[in-house]
Amino acid sequence: MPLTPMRELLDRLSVSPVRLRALLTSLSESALRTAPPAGGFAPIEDAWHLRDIEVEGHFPRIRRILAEESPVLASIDGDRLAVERQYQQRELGAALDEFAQYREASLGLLGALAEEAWSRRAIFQDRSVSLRELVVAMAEHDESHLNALAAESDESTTREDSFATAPASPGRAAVGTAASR
Ligand code: NI
Repeated sequence: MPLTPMRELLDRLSVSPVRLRALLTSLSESALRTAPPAGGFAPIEDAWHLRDIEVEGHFPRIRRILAEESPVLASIDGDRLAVERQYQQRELGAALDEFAQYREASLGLLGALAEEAWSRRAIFQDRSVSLRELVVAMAEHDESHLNALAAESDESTTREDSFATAPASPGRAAVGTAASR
């Protein structure tokens, strides 16, 4: 695996809660709770998934890998949690706030590390991994969810535009123009 500069990696991790909030706060209640046609999480489920993985996965894993010699880290079944904890029924605000809060705590641990600490190791999913590898996977996991949400919101905007007909009022003129292109 090529070495990603740590500063760049930490910047990527710090952007995720901001990006999640920006993607989700403008959605209607029904859009928030509708799964994409191809399957997978509804946006509200992505939010709670990212929150729970941060609080119960990433943050304690980082703390343990720094405190213990080669700890065995538990993995989390995100799909099972989404059903058991009824993410669909939950409020958005707490997920966004707590994801941001715990991500900041994770970054607090990572931001202060000496270079050699990034080579500390743990056992995760039956193999030996370094802290560096875990943190790269953490950024990639964020981005896989955020990119899917961004793609979904582009598609639903396009769908709405394609249904736009004659402007209902002067304020709708811009939508009508865009749809006729
Ligand atoms: Ni996930």
